[in-house]
Amino acid sequence: MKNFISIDDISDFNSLIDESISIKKNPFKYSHLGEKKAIGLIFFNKSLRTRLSMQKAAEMIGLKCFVMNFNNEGWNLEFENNAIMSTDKAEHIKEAAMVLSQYCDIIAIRKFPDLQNKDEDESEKILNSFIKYAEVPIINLESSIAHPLQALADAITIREHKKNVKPKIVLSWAPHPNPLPHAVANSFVKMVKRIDAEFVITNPVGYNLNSKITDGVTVTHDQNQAFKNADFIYAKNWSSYDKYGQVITKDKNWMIDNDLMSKTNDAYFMHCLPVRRNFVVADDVLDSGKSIVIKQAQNRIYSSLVVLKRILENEK
Ligand code: AN0
Ligand code: CP
Repeated sequence: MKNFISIDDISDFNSLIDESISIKKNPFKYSHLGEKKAIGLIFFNKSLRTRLSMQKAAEMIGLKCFVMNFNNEGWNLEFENNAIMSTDKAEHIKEAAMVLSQYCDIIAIRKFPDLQNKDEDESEKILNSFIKYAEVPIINLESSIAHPLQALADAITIREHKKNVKPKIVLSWAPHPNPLPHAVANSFVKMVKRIDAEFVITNPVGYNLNSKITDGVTVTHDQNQAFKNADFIYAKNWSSYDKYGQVITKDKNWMIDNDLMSKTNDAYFMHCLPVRRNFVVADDVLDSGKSIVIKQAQNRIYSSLVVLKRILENEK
């Protein structure tokens, strides 16, 4: 593996899950791989899980880890070619990416979409500029359109909990006060397409995800119907994709509560976190024995570890 930008960068998805579960049993087994090397984590947005699970995985594989909150601590970056840099932008991405490559053997980046302009967000300007100018492998820590480390952790968690060969997995939109990105949902969809599952997405009218990503997946606006016989409920809010970045409903009926969960086949509840209690999901569900959100967060260590292992092995 050279870069890890999307679930599409994994050619052997199911064997990667096997590998993650095996690494979890002996996480320091590959600590020689990162010896005398460093990873730089560059954040343009907030994080708890991504930041600390990647730091933990880096330590397990023997990598030195630098973390930088670029918005507060870095120079304002210019991205345009041939720019006359007379404004507030002090450094061009070209130098920034090449300089970081002198200090780091892997660079990992988090940059959320601004949710103002679909084309601009989908151009993934910051991530693609790093891919273009950096001289080392790049890892996506959540970009405008993808959060593959989360989806990989979710796949590990589903594998560990599934009771039948082909579980029914439901991705359910849930309300949120603010407009949120589509990245977690997009990567979850791409991931479920790669495993053996019956898959249904349920969301209100006006909230269909990018049809290029959901192509071939059943999408229904009837949440109650979707939940019937489900083995896993994965809750996530996203803003409208058609009316790009807008919040067009906060309908409380879509919040995941015990009444909705009772329609399922005693399903597990999943969420990537952070989650707003009693807006996205009711306390009763999140605090129940069927909630596996903390397992998902734990598996973020192992999805990061397996990706670092694949990249470092490729570099040798
Ligand atoms: C972000 C999102 O929805 O993409 C990060 C999730 C991992 N969530 C929030 O901003 C609340
Ligand atoms: N799930 C997730 O990526 O969490 P953070 O935003 O806290 O990193």
